[in-house]
Amino acid sequence: MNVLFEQIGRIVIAKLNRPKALNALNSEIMIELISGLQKYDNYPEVGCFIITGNERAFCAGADIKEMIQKDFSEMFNEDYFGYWELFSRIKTPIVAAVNGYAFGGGCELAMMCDIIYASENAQFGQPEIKLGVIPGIGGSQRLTKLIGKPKAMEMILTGRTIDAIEAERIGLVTQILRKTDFLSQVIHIAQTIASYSKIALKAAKEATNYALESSLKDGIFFERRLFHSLFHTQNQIEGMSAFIEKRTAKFN
Ligand code: DAK
Repeated sequence: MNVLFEQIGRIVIAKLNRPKALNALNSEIMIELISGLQKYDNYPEVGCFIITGNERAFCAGADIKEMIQKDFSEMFNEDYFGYWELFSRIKTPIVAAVNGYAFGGGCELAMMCDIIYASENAQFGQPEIKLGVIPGIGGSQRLTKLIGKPKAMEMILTGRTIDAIEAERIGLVTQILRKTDFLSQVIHIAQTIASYSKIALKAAKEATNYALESSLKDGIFFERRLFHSLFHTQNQIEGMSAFIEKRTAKFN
């Protein structure tokens, strides 16, 4: 199996499992990852995903050995890696836990997640230019929106990789966590997220992502309508009642 899924209470960890290839993304790993996420996305009790790799590599990018065999017509006819668009339709929050290399498609995978935690030894980069190509899973778009054109353009045109400290400073990652017990720390945060109302989590993710694609006016309207819609849920009644009754809310 190229991806190992483990459910722990209300969270699911998806561990990329091609260690000999530094978790390079080929078609199989992409399909296994996305179909697993789709399955658990529908489980009402699952409130957060973690995607991780191993100590050496989160993911060293798209599989160069798979790609080198393809010509334009194959790439075009297969719509190679177009399948990644389905990743963006997962409604449950996804946290990337990045240890080691996150290069090319690996950096793009991390950016497709909703929160990125970096271990002290994480490294990020878009080195595709060194291979005669460009980022292909949204790198030029997401990186530019996240860190701005000056930094994104430099990373993409030079292929320079950056360490966790720089990644945190320029806003590519949410936070650096210590290397020791890295995954346990991420699990703890994911469990906190997953303890909340799943419908509210989905709405919060959708509204926040909408900010990247809309005008401020449209985004604020969309957020307000989603906010209104939550007043139809049991979890809204439970959350507000618990506050007034001075107890911890129990969401389903
Ligand atoms: N693909 C396939 N195999 C990879 C790989 C990759 N991206 N990265 C590493 N490996 C394999 C190596 O070939 C090696 O395999 P063996 O030789 O042992 O069989 C094994 O993993 C260990 O790698 P190294 O021996 O190189 O390990 P080092 O520690 O010395 O170096 C490294 C680690 C991460 C610095 C180095 O492996 C490296 O530079 N890797 C390539 C990083 C990279 O260039 N990533 C970007 C890939 S291109 C598109 C869709 C997607 C994309 C583009 C277009 N369309 C839809 C249009 C995306 C492109 C990319 O992501």
